[in-house]
Amino acid sequence: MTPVSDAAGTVVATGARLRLDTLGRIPAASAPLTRPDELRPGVLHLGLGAFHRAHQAVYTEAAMAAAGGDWGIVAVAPRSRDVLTRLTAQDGLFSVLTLSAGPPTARVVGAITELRHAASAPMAIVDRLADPEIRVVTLTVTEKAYRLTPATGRLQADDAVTADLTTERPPTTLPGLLARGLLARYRADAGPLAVVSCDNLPANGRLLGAAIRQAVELAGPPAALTWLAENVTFPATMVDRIVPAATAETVATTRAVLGVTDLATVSAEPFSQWVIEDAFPAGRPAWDQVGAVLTDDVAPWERLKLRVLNGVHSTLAYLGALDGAETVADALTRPGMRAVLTRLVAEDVAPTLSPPPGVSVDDYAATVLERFGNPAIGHRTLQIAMDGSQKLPQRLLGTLADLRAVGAEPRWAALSLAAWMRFVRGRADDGRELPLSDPKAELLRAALAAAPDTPDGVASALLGCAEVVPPALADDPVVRGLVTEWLTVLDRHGVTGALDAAG
Ligand code: CS2
Repeated sequence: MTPVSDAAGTVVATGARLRLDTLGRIPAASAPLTRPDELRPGVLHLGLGAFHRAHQAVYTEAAMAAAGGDWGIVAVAPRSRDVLTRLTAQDGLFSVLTLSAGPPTARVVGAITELRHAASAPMAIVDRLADPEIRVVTLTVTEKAYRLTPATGRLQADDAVTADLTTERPPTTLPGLLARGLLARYRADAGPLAVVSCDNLPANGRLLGAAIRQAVELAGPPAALTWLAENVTFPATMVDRIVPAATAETVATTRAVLGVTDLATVSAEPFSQWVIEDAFPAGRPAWDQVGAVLTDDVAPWERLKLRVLNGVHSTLAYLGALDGAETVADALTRPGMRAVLTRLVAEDVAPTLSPPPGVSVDDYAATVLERFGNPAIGHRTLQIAMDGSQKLPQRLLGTLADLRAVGAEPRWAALSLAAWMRFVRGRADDGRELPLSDPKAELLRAALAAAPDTPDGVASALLGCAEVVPPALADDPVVRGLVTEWLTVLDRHGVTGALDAAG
């Protein structure tokens, strides 16, 4: 048997692979609820990352098992072939390894019926989007793939997007692919459809809908816009489950539980939540029967999750990475960290929220900190620190802007922003280099290079990046003053000194 390697490139396993014909070998408790060879497709999913596999795929499989329906998943890998190749060799099967204080459990998911690669065969995806069999499209493509200007949420009509929309060439961008697919569906008169963003963007449905309308306006006839308005919905969603990138250890643990090798396995925490705006013109899986909340108003859930969970996650990631913490759970053990995060939520974030009925922000935050403390998860601070320019507007800058609008002082949110700035500067407190992985890295680096390397210089340079920071914040002397103060503390005393400040 040929040895195979994991995502980190290490040789990790030989022996029987997870496949339809080896399903008989796995323990009954790990068996899938549905089998791909017995399903008809109905959902097209864009983005084959770990999060989709541990979240929507699990709900969709459970919904089919509970209530039937043709909702097998046509899973599309936008760029990398890696997971696609692994899943193809496994008949679309993969497992979710649940990690908590107890022994790990793994369950195989059998909801993926078809696997496709957008980068090498985009027109096949366009055709599938125009197929009446597909009635729901879901997306987990990360914030940057939407190609929105972070500060405004408008589609960036850059060269690649424009070429996708104004020429016949096969599309290369996500907005291009979706808009071309929807235009093909309009021409084929293939019926209504829901397109569901499952990424951590604010008002994700509305934002995606507006971007696609902007794209269709550039690419198609006016009648297509009318068709779009009447036939295609963009339901908002709040998605939540901690799903770190899989490692060689994930593969090894899954193998120990299943008895066969699964190279597409993902690990996740036990917690999972999905709140979905119920706007599906061509039906949907019975997600409501398997734990998802279908509602008219996702906004309070979404804002709570983005500002508390993701806001705290990013804060922990930047402070933790600066202080040499490799994982989120490790960062949380730094003296003073919990106190700072608790004050961040209670004093700065909570006043900007109207939580869903019956939900207490303090209790929610306490649960979030408990989840982040799960030592079995091993979520790397550097993974969360990635793409800050795309994440901070919805996680942090909205909190700052709302507090400033009522004249309040966002003390802890300013610390979080300062920690991001220091991370962008690229050195941890012990002098080690920190990698900046961000689609706006060049812009951010250029801004820093043009300014003096002093707390005030760094604050002004990065607040001045108009693509990331809205002008109302950039020009606010209170914000600039607070951020400069924190940068000074971080400069002189490091993260330890800043955490001391919570008292
Ligand atoms: C994390 C999220 O990577 C990140 O930026 O904050 O992926 C987070 O783990 C999920 O949103 C949890 O639902």
